[in-house]
Amino acid sequence: MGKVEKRLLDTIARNGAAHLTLIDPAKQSPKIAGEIASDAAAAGSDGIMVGGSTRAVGELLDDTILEIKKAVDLPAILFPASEAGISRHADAIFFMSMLNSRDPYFITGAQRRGAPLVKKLGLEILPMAYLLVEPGGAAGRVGKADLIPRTKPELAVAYALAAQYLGMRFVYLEAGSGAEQPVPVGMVRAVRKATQVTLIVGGGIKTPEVAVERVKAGADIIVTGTLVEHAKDRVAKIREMAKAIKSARGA
Ligand code: 1GP
Repeated sequence: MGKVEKRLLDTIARNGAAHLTLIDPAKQSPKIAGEIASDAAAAGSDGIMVGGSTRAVGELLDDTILEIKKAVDLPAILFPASEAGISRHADAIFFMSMLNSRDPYFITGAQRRGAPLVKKLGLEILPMAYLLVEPGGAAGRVGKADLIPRTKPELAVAYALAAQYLGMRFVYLEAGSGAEQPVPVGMVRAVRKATQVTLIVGGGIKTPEVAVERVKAGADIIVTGTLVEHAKDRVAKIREMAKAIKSARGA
């Protein structure tokens, strides 16, 4: 197991759960991305995910990660939308497969194209199943997802079990960035009960209460991105989220 994975698992063991801040390089300048990362670190976030959109590539991606690394010593983990979302400057990569895509490109195609470069760069691998749940947002549309209906936790369980049996150590239940409705609590609970994977939940998590319910149901990692987009006091906003996540299991 690599350093980033160990650090994440140690945090989860210590605090019950972890919080990751998603920064999409396409949404602001690298300099501002560095400031967001700095605020996230000050507020108790446990790592920065970098990516999430098809425009998060090339120089913009590299420069964004460099600014993040300059600002914080939190792990910078790639969250690529395609094989173009790889950067030598990251600490690790969610090597992910959208298991419920209808297009093989998102299941093994991009992975096959990206793998040789990932090997060459020596990036730490975090093998992850990326499961799109209704409403799914842009990620669901771009990835041509056969969305998991909100009323079908057993389908999420089946995919998550398949992921575990395929050797993936992380499963990400994703409702889509800015989703009106986050992943249902019952679905999180069902996947938790059936699998031993490190369970990530994200998409539309806007309040500490919503995050806490999902941690109590078994989420190990909560991802937020949009949360800080229009926040007046970014540190305060992330701090109340990170604090709630880390005290949820003890509560
Ligand atoms: C998107 O789940 C993440 O991949 C974050 O979603 O922007 O809604 O926090 P939000």
